[in-house]
Amino acid sequence: MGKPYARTSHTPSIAPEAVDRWVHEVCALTEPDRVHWCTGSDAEAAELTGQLLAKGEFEPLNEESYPGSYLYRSNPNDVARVEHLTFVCTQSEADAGPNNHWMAPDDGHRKIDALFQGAMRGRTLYVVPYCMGPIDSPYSRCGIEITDSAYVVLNMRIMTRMGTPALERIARDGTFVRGLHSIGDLNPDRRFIMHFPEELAIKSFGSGYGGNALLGKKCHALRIASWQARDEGWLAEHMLLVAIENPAGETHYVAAAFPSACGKTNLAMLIPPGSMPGWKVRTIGDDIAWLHPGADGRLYAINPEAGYFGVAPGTNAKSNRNAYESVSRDTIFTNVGMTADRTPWWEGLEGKPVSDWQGRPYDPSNGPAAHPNSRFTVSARRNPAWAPESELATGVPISAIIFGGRRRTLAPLVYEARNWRHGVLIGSGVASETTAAATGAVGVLRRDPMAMKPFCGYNFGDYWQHWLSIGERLSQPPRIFHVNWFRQDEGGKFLWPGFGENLRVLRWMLDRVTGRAAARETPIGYMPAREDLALDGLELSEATTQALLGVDTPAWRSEFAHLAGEFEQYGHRLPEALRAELHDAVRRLG
Ligand code: OXD
Ligand code: MN
Repeated sequence: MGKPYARTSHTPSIAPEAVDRWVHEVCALTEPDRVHWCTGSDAEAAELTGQLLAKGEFEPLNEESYPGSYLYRSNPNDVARVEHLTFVCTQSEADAGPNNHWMAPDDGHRKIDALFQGAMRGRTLYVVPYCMGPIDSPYSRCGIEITDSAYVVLNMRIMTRMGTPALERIARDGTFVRGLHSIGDLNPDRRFIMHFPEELAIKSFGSGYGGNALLGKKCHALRIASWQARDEGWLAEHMLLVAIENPAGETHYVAAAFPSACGKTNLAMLIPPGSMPGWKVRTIGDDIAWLHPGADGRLYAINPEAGYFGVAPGTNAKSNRNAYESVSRDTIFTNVGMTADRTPWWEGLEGKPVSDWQGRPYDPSNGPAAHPNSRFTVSARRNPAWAPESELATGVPISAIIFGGRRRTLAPLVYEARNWRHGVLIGSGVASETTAAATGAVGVLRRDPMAMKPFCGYNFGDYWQHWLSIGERLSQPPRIFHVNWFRQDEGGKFLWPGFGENLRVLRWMLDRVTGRAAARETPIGYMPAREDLALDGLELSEATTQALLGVDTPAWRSEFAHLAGEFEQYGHRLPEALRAELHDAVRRLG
């Protein structure tokens, strides 16, 4: 029998009865020793940090160079999202679609509740109220994560608006997403991440890492939210959000979808190159955007998150100065190495590690010092380029949507969709080489429509139909583009310099939006000519530019044939309009 919850905790008076009752039920199932309702206060964070330090789970970092920052090492078997253990549990299997692993809700609950049984004995159960999005925005949505991990609480405090104001909003809204999480015994055989979109519920067991455990992020803000968004007429997307101001002081907002670890954080924090004086880039979000058609026929976006859970390796003062400066204090580092003076270290930084991500003395024969999916968790407010618009309850109007992937070949540097419908086809055809953000082989090309393959909480066929319907509601839709910063030559050398230089490509896009830039029509969409891109100072050879801006017709034919094959698995759920759009795209190739 579980301990009676009322004897061991102090339910805040503002907690609605539905929350209180759910906490009771979870206590009866998981049998924690203590219950702690999180307020989000500094004192609470200090107390939890102290506990993690005392247990040796947090390593203190150099208090002078990295004040308020800690190193956490996760279990070496628990270092990335586990897509093969992630389920969408809907009444009908077809609603989850071939793009998700499915389990019937009753089976899902039975299977995972058996794991939760008594799982919090000897532990504290934390009740973590959080709000995804500005606390006063009508577009924001709240949830409560129950977890037995203090590390998760501290991460949620950075990544979301966590604590009393969120609980107050839940009391006002009368609804919330229920997220139940336990690290269990971190045994990969007893690890599941389950979603019950029809119940607005998530249950995650056996992992303490990133998107598996910080339930506000992928589980709520993408998988559950995408389902809610379909019902309510909006979109929950795996997109960064950025404000770009030109030297004349005109600001445009751009959303961009790339698969995990393909540079969303870098693009969101881009530093304009020396060749573009007067341009300014400010970050609204680096991972998730919620998009709503506005009364004026434009598409408005908020970032539901309040912090970054960014990939550490490769981040340095040159590649991403804003991220590098952001993490110089009040940051949680997970699975990075450390130098002799207790500075966090990862590949791409100067200096020398003395210990690796598993806490062993550094030895290059063991592999990199930092795990390739090691991360920093830091408040968005620490970013020197943080955009105050991030707090706008109305969101910001989007001028352009960019899709992209990591592709050695085929996809050119940039091309523009002919219209929204063609843009939906381009998004549904996104493919990318896999990265370390999820367990499994790295560098394998896989189809990742809208960069949402791991995150769409329902059938992709229905999702594409929803995208098409949203477009019909927009009298001033954003223009849609596709980019590929990752083209390589035969020797594996990148053809495009990337990083800050990507602003040259964004400038062309925004000039297209305002009607200032020319484009040539190609079979795959509109593309800039070399002179439209202002490539001065880059020293790109004619052959390189041709490769970057060329259309390899036979290769595109086989790409579309492959896409047609992928589409077939969605059967009658594939929108006719998308099938027709693909047909037209093939026809244009001649
Ligand atoms: C992330 C991911 O952590 O996409 O954002 O894996
Ligand atoms: Mn992501």
